[in-house]
Amino acid sequence: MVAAYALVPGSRSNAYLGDDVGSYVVWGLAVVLALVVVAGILYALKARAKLLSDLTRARRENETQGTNLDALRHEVKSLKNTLDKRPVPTRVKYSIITLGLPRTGKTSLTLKWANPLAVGKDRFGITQFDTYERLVSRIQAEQRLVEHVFEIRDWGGEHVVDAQTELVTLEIHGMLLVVDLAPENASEVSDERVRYQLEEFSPQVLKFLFNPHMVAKCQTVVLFINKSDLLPGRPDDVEKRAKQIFQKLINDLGAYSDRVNIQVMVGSANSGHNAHVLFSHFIEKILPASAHDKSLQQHIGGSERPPPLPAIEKGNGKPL
Ligand SMILES: Nc1nc2c(ncn2[C@@H]2O[C@H](COP(=O)(O)OP(=O)(O)OP(=O)(O)O)[C@@H](O)[C@H]2O)c(=O)[nH]1
Ligand SMILES: [Mg+2]
Repeated sequence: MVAAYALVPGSRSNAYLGDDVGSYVVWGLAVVLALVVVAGILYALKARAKLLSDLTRARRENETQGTNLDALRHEVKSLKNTLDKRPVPTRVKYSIITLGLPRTGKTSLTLKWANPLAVGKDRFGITQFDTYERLVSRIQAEQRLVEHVFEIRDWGGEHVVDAQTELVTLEIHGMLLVVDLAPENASEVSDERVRYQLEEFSPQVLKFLFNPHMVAKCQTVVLFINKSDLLPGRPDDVEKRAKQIFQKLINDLGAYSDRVNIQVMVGSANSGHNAHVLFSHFIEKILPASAHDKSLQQHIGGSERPPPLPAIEKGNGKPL
């Protein structure tokens, strides 16, 4: 009974006033508790609604990503198929050997005309032996892709004998014989240097170079008289003078001109004069017409087109 009175405030006499206050407090607490519970329920409902909406969004995103992933997988598969169908390129190499006495400028010239992507470490040092490759053209016919590449074999002048040995052991398609007008760091033509080179490339040595194995494959030999920047005068006069200086060698080479195309060029790896012409020349003489692609035709139709160079004719001894 006491508990029942306590729950209904004002239902008792003053003697029980203390009990009434207590019951107000209890009612107050009950109301607060009820409000807290309602607020909790509302909060929980709101949180649940948010969770549900997040879940729906996540599901939707998941589905979209799944679709994207499928699309990516499909794309990867089709790219792989395309790659598998692409022909594996086969390479046809044309070897061009660079020959000459030490420090004549062989490497400097090679770097100019062949413009190789991979440049050796000691590009300005003494060369033992380096090879450079220059992609010349790409021909695609049906399922076959053929890359035509110049392989330049740059022998250091100290290894001229090894280089000569390659002429009897390898298939060489072109030869760049480099002579110069003066030793390293000289400022004018050196007769002694010229004489030394004329002796080194005597008719006996040329006979060895132009052996039957070599002439069977070699399409062209270029005698490049380098360091023309050391001669004063107009280009025409410089060229005439340089050819006169090496006239004996030009004459001796003429003995082989009925077997191999022989060309004389005067130029400078330093100034670049005539260096780039070498590329067009080797293309013209070595690369079969069937290996000329469009970009190559544009390329040699442009700035690197060589002026027409008369080849040496047998035995007339004229620069030619
Ligand atoms: N003045 C002048 N110097 C040149 C020219 N070409 C090369 N040289 C210099 O000649 C030196 C030798 O050049 P390289 O290109 O290393 O000669 P190399 O024939 O490859 O030498 P090795 O590999 O040692 O046989 C370098 O100091 C060049 O700067 C040129 O056209 N004119
Ligand atoms: Mg070198």
